[in-house]
Amino acid sequence: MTQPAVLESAAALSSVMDMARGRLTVCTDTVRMRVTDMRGVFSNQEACSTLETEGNPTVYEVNRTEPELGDDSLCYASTIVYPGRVGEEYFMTRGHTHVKGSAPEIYLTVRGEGMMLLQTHDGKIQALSMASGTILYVPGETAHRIVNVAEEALITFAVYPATAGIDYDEIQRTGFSRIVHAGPDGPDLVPNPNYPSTVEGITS
Ligand code: PAN
Ligand code: ZN
Repeated sequence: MTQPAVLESAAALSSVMDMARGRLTVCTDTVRMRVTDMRGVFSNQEACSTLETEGNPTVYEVNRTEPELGDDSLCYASTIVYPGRVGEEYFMTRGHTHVKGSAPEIYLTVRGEGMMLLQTHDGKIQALSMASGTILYVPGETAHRIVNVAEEALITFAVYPATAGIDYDEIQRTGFSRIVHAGPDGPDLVPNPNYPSTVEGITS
């Protein structure tokens, strides 16, 4: 009997995650985002420029694995958000919706502490805490971003449909209505000064 092509390559079916550093031994795509790659994402442009000249640190890395492509296939990714801040705003991912809007996603926090921001198209926002072992479900039609609020790396593992795709446009246009600041008593959810007031659903 002929096996599906993907079974010919054990490497495509089995990968190992380094639980301390977050990398995957098998991945089909890696992304490394430094401060310069995130211009316009953090609200404090001046602090962003200063960090660029002070070593341009890596904000986060992603290892993605797509074992097979197909309408019903799954793929997975690890994300490592390093500790750090741009001004008072914690290091975080760009945030996106899925090209296939209805596609959901599941995130397991492996290590560290963070917050996930979830925002609907009409601007309703929710912030969920992340700590080692937390499993979060990102519903379809919901923008998602993860924020590292601790002094160590935030490491997550996510599974989503191979057909989901990533759409950065909406979040690039509006941002999230709240940003996560380092406050005197820990992380604080504060209004994003750059968020357009024309988007429905914002409460300030
Ligand atoms: C993740 C994200 C990853 C990086 O794999 O792509 O955490 O975040 P940004 O893509 O927003 O920069 C995922 O949610 N995939 O769908
Ligand atoms: Zn996603």
